[in-house]
Formats: sequence, C-alpha cells, structure tokens
Amino acid sequence: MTSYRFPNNFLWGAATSAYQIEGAADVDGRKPSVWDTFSATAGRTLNGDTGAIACNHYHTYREDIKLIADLGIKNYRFSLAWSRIMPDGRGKVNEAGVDFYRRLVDCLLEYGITPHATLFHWDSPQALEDLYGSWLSREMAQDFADYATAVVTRLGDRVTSWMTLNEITCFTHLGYGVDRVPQHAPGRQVGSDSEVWQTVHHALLAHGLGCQAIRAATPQPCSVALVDNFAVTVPIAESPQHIAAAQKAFGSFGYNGGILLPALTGAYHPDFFKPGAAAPKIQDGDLQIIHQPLDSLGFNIYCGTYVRAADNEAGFEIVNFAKSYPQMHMPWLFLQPESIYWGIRHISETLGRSDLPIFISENGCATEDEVNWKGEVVDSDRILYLRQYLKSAHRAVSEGYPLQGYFVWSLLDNFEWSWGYDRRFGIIRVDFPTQSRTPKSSADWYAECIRQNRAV
Ligand code: GCO
Repeated sequence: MTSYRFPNNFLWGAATSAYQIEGAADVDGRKPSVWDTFSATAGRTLNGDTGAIACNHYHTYREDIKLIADLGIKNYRFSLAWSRIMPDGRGKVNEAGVDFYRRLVDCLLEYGITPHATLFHWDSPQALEDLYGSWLSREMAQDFADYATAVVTRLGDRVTSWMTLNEITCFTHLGYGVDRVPQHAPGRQVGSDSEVWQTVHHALLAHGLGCQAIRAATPQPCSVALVDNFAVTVPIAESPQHIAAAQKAFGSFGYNGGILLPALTGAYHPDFFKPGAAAPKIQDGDLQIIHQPLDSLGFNIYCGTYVRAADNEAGFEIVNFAKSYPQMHMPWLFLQPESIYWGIRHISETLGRSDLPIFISENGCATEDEVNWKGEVVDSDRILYLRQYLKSAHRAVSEGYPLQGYFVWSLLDNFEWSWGYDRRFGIIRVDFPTQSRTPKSSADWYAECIRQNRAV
C-alpha cells in the first residue's frame, strides 16, 4: 500500500520571481528592465498592469519570509533582478541592489530556509535592449556571464544553489515574433524563424558561459542548474505502443529539439539541419559551451500534451484536449498530473540522462479564488490540482527516478506577465490595494504535506 511518502531528504519549497513580486522598480538605483518597458506600453498587458508595485516584496520581504517559515517551507526559490545589480546591464555593479538580496538571503537563513537563486527570470536590462537588441546579439551571452560573476562573487558566501536561466522558450519564442506581436518582453517582431532561434542559441550560450562563471566565482562548493519548461509528451494510455509513440515524439516536440537537447545532450535535433529548417548560426565550440555539466535540472511543469501511436511516417500523433477536459483558470492549463511523471521519466529514459537529478522548480495553477464571509480562500480546486501532481511526482520517486524536490508556484499571488494581476497562482492571497496577505486553504494543505513528508 502506498502512502505517497517521499524520501527523508526530499526538498519542499515555494517559488517566485523578481519582476512578479518585488515592485520598487526605481528604488536604490534599479533601472528599467524590458518588462518595465513592455508592460508600460499600451495594449501589452491586461488592464495595463505593470510590476511597478507588484507585491511590494522589496519592502515586505521580512513579513513574507516569516509566512514561508510559518508554513514549514524549508526551501525558497527566488530570482535576482539583473537591472538592480547592473542597472546598465554591463559594467558598474550597483551595490545597493546587491544589498537587498544580501538582506533577503540573510533573513531566509535566520529562519533556517535554504535560498535557491535564479539569475535570470526574463527581466533583462532595458539598457541592453537599447544597446544591441538583447538576445538578438551574441554579446548578451557574455554580459550575462559577467553579471553571474558579479552576483556569485558577492553572494556565493551564503547561496550555494544557483539556477542560470528560467524557461528559455518564454523570453525567446514568446518575446520575439514573426508576423505577430509577441506576448512577452521585449516584444520585438523579427523577420524570420531562424532569427528567433538565434535568440535561443544566444540564451543557451548565456547558460553555458553562466555555468562556467558561477563555478569560477563561487567561494565554496555549489550546485548549478538550468530551469526549463520542456514540452512533455504523455502517452494517452500506458500501452507499449503509446509509450513508444510518446518517447518517439519527445525529442522534437515543442521546442525541445532546440533547447533541452543541446543543453542536456550537446546537439540540436537533426531536424534543424534539414534543408530549409530555421537553424540558428552556430560557431565552432558553441555546443561544448552550451553542454555544461549540471548538478541538476529544474523542471517547470504545468501540463503536457497527449500523444498516441499512429500509422504515419512519424509513428505518433498529438491528441488535443477534449472539449470538456478539466481545465484550471488559464487557457493553456489543463489538469494533467501524469505530465509531471512523464517529464521526469523522459529525461532519464528517453534522453538517457538518468544520472541527472531533477527537481520540480515550479508547479501550480491559477484558480478563480473567492474570499468567503469568514475572510478565507477555500481553494479546493488548487488542492485538487496540486495533490494529483504530487502523487504523480511520488510515482516517479517510487519507480526510482532521481527526483529531489518540489517547489510550488507560487508563494504569493503576483504579476502574471501579460495577464497582469488577473490570474492568481499563489498559495497565499495578496489583496493588491491593501497588500495584505492571507494564506489560502492550499497553504494549510501544503504545510501538512511538508509536515508528513507525503502527498496528503
Ligand atoms: C514560468 C513562469 C512563471 C509564471 C508561471 C505561471 O517560469 O512559467 O516562471 O513566472 O508565472 O509559469 O504562468
């Protein structure tokens, strides 16, 4: 009988990102990021929302960390704002910006919470957009590495868990568009798909040079991870032929062939080298830089895609979600707990990287929360979602796949990018006008999972 108990050293955490929660956009020397510019541009975000104030976490971090501690959460994933630390993107370090993260980390450590720091969660300095078009330029990779060096030199005495880039897909494919206005910053239209893939290639180089920079700068042993939301192919049923179809589909599905594959296997998918394919320009030695040894992979998972065996050349086909398939409060977010299990299994089995530890760096959902007459948010739908995914994560652990931890997305309701404040992913409610915090029922449920070290 299974009790969904996790191994004793399993890490339980919660995640956030800088632009989504910090606010204080022009405090202590911070200069604009591309997300400040993008969200201030008419029509780019719902209701014209911006992250200028967000959760005001820059000023309330002590109270927020106390809430983390109260829930028994022992690991906290946050990101650093590049334009706080290097307001011009390169060159001079703004020590006042670094000091904020020093205070934040020290406060976490005082509560016995381990900090896990992401260096880049999409908010690149506007100065570099103005200078050379951000990820369109190869220079961005070296500037990112220099920024990583500046951070790790200063904070590496107290942070030992580093993540380079979060979700390359989102700030490249969703930030640059061909024939359409992109939904994400910098919101640039470019002329061809290969130009978009060039931004990906530069991001991969930034990851590789960033890994080297972290390892060179750290004053003590540390771990380095990439965080990716790779596309997960889920067999429609676990029969040998549908499993084989999902495995066949995995390497080329979504953007996997141009992001996950080069990062974890050192090669782009062969499809990139077919005539007419939208391949980026790759210089000698690039793939060695990109394919860095990693201590773990951060896996952001919300849902995947069903696949079945098919009698066609590819040997598989995609199965769209049926009309009344259960869905959370986002157009792309279906309830598909098997995606967590299959994502982990694909890394180990399909890509042959069973040596690579994995942690769930984000998992969560948006719900239409209501405050009841007692002032509570009883988000039974979020509990349903999270519980199913945790059980599926447990299945991966029980079958011996190297899953080390789980970070719920998100600690707080926050600025949900182009959806502004309209979509709530937090286990803690934020009332934005008053900035008051209310732990939701899902927070109590999560605290109990942590206390019992299992999916309850
Ligand atoms: C992500 C994003 C988060 C989003 C979350 C919900 O890394 O996907 O990091 O910032 O808020 O995914 O859409």
